[in-house]
Amino acid sequence: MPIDVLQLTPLIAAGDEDLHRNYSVCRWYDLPDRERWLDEHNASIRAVITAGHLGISNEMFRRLPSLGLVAIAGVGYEKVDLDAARERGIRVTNTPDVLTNDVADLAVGLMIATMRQIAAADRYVRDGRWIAGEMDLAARVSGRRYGIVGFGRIGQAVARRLEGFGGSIAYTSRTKKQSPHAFHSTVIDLARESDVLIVTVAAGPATRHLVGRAVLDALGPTGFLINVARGSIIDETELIAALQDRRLAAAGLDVYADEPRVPPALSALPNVTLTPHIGSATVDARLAMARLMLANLDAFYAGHPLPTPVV
Ligand code: 8YV
Repeated sequence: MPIDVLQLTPLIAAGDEDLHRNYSVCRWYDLPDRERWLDEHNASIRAVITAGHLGISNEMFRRLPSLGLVAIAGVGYEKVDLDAARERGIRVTNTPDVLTNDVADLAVGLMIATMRQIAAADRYVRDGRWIAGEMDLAARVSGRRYGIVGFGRIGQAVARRLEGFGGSIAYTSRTKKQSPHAFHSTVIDLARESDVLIVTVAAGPATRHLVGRAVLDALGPTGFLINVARGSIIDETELIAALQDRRLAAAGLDVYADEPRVPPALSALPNVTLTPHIGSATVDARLAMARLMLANLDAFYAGHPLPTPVV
């Protein structure tokens, strides 16, 4: 039977059953001999399924002459060469909106956990250290100056949550939005006026290392950095140095430069809270992402308009 769909990554949701009921799918990540398989089947693949942070390599693009759709189960699509897709008439879809609240919830949760040292407090109790005395005091979370880098769906959802914390909310984005919150035209200006910098901006060539030494120094030794977007947006080497030198108070990270590998120098630091790219990792979000991804696949094969096209 010809293979319709090449699945580059597991869909961590119930969507797998629907997918395999309606399509002949090859799980790329389970193949013992990928090169041999690709030589035998590459001509029949019309659709590829992948994750937001994985995308599809240009090499894989080239190896699939019949490819018509890259369906992303995720909102980010920086790992897909959109120009190459356009040149070949390959459609690209993603799954926006259905994960916005989950990622925004994690951003605020990571902020609270980082500023109030909740992961360290858990270890403090489990390790029996409370017997010997109280933990060091933490930073207040409410009533601070919150800066949001990137003011799209997720950034605005974070702002809605922060409105309940008192304090001030400001943001930076390519363009000023219709918002009651202060707009800064650069990240460094925003960092200078923030106690907490929360990164939600989309990844791509224009935002690579957007948060580097200058922004970290502008945020300063009493500043906190939270990243739920992509690891590429922060210069990880500069971040580690700033945390080691206490030029930055602490960081809460859900994403990293070379996932799932995290630099030992980062994970050894006491002033970081680390989570394994779980922004959209809720049952509800992943089910909704899988279903929306499937809706795009169904529309593509039926020749109908795609629900959430990128290209
Ligand atoms: C992951 C994400 O891609 O939506 C995104 O861009 O980064 C996450 O949702 C996850 O692996 C789902 O595909």
